[in-house]
Amino acid sequence: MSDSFTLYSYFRSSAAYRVRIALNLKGIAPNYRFVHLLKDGGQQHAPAYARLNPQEIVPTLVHDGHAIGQSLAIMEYLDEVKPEPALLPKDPAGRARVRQLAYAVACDIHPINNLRVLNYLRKPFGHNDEDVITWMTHWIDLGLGAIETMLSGSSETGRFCHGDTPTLADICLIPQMANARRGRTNLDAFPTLKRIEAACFELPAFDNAQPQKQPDAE
Ligand SMILES: N[C@@H](CCC(=O)N[C@@H](CS)C(=O)NCC(=O)O)C(=O)O
Repeated sequence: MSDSFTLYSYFRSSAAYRVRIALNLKGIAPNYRFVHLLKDGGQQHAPAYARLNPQEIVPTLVHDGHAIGQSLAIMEYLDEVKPEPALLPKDPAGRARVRQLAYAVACDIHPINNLRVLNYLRKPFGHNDEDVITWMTHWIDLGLGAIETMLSGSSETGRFCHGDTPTLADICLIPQMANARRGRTNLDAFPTLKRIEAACFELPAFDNAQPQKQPDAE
C-alpha cells in the first residue's frame, strides 16, 4: 500500500474539513490540491476535476490509484487502511450511535445547505440573501438542536460525542458548528456541543484542520 495520499480540498468546505481532521488523527500528511469553489466559475466544474469526481464536489481523496469521493466513504476507507486510532467504536451499538450522530450532520443538515443548493434557491427561484440565511439557520438550528438533545441525554456521551476518544461523530460535528457560526445561529443554545467543541480543539488534529489554518485560506 502506498504512503502517498492526495486530498482535493477547499479551506471553507466542511466536508473537506472532516477529512482533514480524520487524516490528522491518523497521522497521515497528504499532498494537497486546492479546488476553489467560487473562482473560475467554480473549479470543481473544471473537466479534469470532474473526471476525478463526477459529482463535482470536494473532497476527493486519491490513494493507490483510487479516487474516492464522499467524506464519509473516505473516512471509513482511512479507518480500514489505517485502523489506529479507530474512528468508530468496536461494539455494534456504539458504532450505530456514532453513525447516527455523524449522519445527522452529514445526511440531514449539510446537504441542504450546500453551495449549489443555496445557489439554486437564488436562481432560478429568486430568493435573496436574507431568505437564504433564514433557510440555512432554520435547518442548522433544527439539526443541531436534535444532536444537543441526543448528546445531553445520554450516559454514553463523554469528553467527546461518544466516550472519551474522538470519533466520526465529532469529526462531522465540529465543521458543522463552524458553518453555523458563519450564519446566524447562536450556539449558546447548545452547551453540550460547545463543551465537546472545546475538548476537540485541545487536540492538534482538530485545531490544525480549521479552515483559517489552511494554506488556501483567504
Ligand atoms: N456528501 C458530500 C458533500 C460534499 C459537498 O457538498 N462539498 C461541497 C463543499 S462542503 C462542495 O463541493 N460544493 C460545491 C458546489 O456546491 O458546487 C461529502 O460528504 O463529501
